[in-house]
Amino acid sequence: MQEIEGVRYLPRSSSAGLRNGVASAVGMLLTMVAGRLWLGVPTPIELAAEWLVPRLPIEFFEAGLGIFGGYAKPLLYVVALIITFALGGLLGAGFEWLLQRTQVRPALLAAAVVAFLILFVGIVYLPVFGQGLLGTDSTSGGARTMGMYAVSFSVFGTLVTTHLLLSDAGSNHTVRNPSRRRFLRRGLVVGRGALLLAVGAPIVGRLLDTVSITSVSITEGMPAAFTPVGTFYNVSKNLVDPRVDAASWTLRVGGLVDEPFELTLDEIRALPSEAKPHTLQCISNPVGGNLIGNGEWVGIPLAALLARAKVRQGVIDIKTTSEDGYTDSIPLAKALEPGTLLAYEMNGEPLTYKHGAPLRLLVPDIYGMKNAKWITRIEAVAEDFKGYWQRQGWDDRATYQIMSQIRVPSADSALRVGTAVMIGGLAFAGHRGIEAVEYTDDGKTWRQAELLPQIGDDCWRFWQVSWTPSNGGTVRLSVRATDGTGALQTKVQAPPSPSGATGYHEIEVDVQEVKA
Ligand SMILES: Nc1nc2c(c(=O)[nH]1)N[C@H]1C(S)=C(S)[C@@H](COP(=O)(O)O)O[C@H]1N2
Ligand SMILES: [Mo]
Repeated sequence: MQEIEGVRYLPRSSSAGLRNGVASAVGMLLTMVAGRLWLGVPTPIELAAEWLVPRLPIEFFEAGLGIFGGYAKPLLYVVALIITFALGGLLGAGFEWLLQRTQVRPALLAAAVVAFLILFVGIVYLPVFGQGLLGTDSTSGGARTMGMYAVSFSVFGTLVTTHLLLSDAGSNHTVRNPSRRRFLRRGLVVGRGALLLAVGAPIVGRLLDTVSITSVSITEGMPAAFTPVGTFYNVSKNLVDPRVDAASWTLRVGGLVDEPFELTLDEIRALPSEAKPHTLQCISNPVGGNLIGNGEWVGIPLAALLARAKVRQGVIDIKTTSEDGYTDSIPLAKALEPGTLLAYEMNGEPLTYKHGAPLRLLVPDIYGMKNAKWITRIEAVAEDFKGYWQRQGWDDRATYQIMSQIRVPSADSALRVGTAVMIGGLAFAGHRGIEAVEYTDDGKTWRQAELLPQIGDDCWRFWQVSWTPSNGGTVRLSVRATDGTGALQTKVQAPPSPSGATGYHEIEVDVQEVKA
């Protein structure tokens, strides 16, 4: 037993220290998340992920997509939580361990731990992991990040110390009235719980609203011609997507041009605009997957901005830089195509931040990956610039594969031999359009389906056909499309990486025999 400033410190089990550490880590985590959501300071986990992900081999993604599907990102959040609490627990246990072996006052020891953490972040962590997200166009630089981490660690140190002093270990055992003491302790527990709720609820609320989760699910039912913004798929590399302040945001156009310039959002909105329906699909969409949607976009042609900037001879790519540190490029010829748009409106509303507000790129014929969101800079460059995912091995041209899907009937429909039912779905081949869709119910005979009217040059095409099952039991329906150039969709199955999934979509339905 040792004396700590007149308060007896009773050495206790190391699990108590562990629990103290984990509980205090909650406070630290909330502080970091609040700093992330309100001040734009990236969390340590994001920095590590940003550093690690582009270094992972593409095969890892293929396996990850196969095993976790759309759950890979939620899993990352869970792993981040586990790491945070494990580190908190370790620190808490270590803290108590040191207390038991030294004569140092808890507050002083906590201060030393905090100082150590700050030094570690400044000297090791940020220099190694900070390169990806810090020092980009993102609002938070190294100094702000250091400051925010220092505050978070101090919250941890303060909580570890107060938890300890309020516990048995720090109790003054001369207290005479044990029932009064129990009452006080209970009050403290309730008080701390209430404080946690009051502070934590708004932070967690905003976090849940902000986190970027992609769900890949196999969708049934015919989609609407235009996907509502709320159900339009969402993909980004980020754990937390940027919310750009449109009022202070500008777009810079430069690089190898004669007349670089900068525009505010109001200036962009004042330029001649175009409305255009355009379908986006993620390159990681599996066969039959739902990472595809069609929107009505309003924006300005990229070609108009490039004409104004006067692109010099020898330019190969137009490179985009985004608020989240994402960089990518499209060939100059693609950038000059009339359909290549910088959009600020989606389905009649201002672009939402999830979809890249204030300004995002739409490129005909090219997977979503290269349709950069949250753009801040456009540069003409004299190199074949490798974008964020290209550095990891994903296709640089990324031309849409021909795809088709069956969306109706659903797997659990009641079908009967001899009774006609509508089957239908969608097909997409980027700018090449869809010329024909065929289906088969025996894997051998392909029959023509009816195409619904075209929505736009760069849009998905819906198909349907009346089908009368002739055999009972489990029937396998399959679909394939032909694009506008006459090319037939390949039946060769390929995973999403590196060039987009291929292969025919199939569904199985149960058909009831009818007894005479
Ligand atoms: N700045 C930025 N742009 C980005 C991404 C990103 O992570 N950062 N992800 C890309 C990917 S992989 C896809 S599929 C599309 C998705 O756009 P959506 O979320 O509006 O559907 O955005 C692309 N643009
Ligand atoms: Mo994507």
